[in-house]
Amino acid sequence: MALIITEKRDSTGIITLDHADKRNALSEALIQEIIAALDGFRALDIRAVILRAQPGVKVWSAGHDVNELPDGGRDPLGWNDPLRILIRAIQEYPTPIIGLVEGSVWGGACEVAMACDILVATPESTFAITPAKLGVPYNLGGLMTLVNMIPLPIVKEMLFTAQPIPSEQAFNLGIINYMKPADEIETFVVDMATRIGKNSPLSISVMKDALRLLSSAHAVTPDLFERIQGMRRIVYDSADYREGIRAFREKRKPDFSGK
Ligand code: YXS
Repeated sequence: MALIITEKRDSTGIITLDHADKRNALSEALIQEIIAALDGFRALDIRAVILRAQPGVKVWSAGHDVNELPDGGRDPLGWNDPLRILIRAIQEYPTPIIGLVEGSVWGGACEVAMACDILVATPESTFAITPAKLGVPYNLGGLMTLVNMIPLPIVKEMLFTAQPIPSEQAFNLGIINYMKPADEIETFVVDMATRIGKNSPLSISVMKDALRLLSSAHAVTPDLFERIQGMRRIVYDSADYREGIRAFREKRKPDFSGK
């Protein structure tokens, strides 16, 4: 069963998340389909990509598929985790990817949206970054994506409260480029993608990659990296992490002990 819909509209490729039964949870299968679609677009002279969910959805994506998170004892967001592979695929993709957001965006799906080059959302959209709800220690690369998009005090508020922020606040903070009503957003985004398609793809591709390299250029010494990884291991080996995953699966609120 296809979990996404792909479409070529002139020089624009459109990927529509289409697994509403699971609120477009970012399972390995859904992520593999997105990456395959991106690879397929490379051969079709696509000049811009739009990543969206079905028009009118209440949930753009519920984030990482919690059922695919480890029970403990292993980094839940390691380099080869499908979510991490998807984020890098978006960031390293040679043409601009525009996130068209309707509905609520949760957890790792916020990072997927914010990894897109341009974000356009409806006024009803919300963004919630929720690792603290599950006891997950977000990974360094993921925190870098967020810090590059969101002012630090807001990143801390979103991570520590795990509460959604409204589209208007995201727009005022510059996290989203435009807020457009549901009946205008598709035309607006397709027009922008078409305009991008008329510019030099080589120039755009090299500037996109240069901006990625510049924005991720931070001196992290091996010692600092290993210290952070050691701290993250304490978290994902903790009883709290196991409680967070178990509570989600049992559809109840977690009771974190701090251990
Ligand atoms: O019970 P069935 O089989 O119908 O499935 C239900 C949910 O279990 C499923 N579902 C998910 N399955 C796996 N992973 C998910 N993230 C996920 N979210 C939902 O979809 C079916 C319908 O869900 P339901 O009944 O709750 O829908 P709803 O419309 O009442 O509520 C929609 C949501 C999104 C508000 C609700 O499903 C929800 O709160 N989902 C979890 C959002 C979340 O906390 N995501 C973070 C995932 S962890 C992650 O992204 C990173 C690892 S991190 O934590 O670091 O950010």
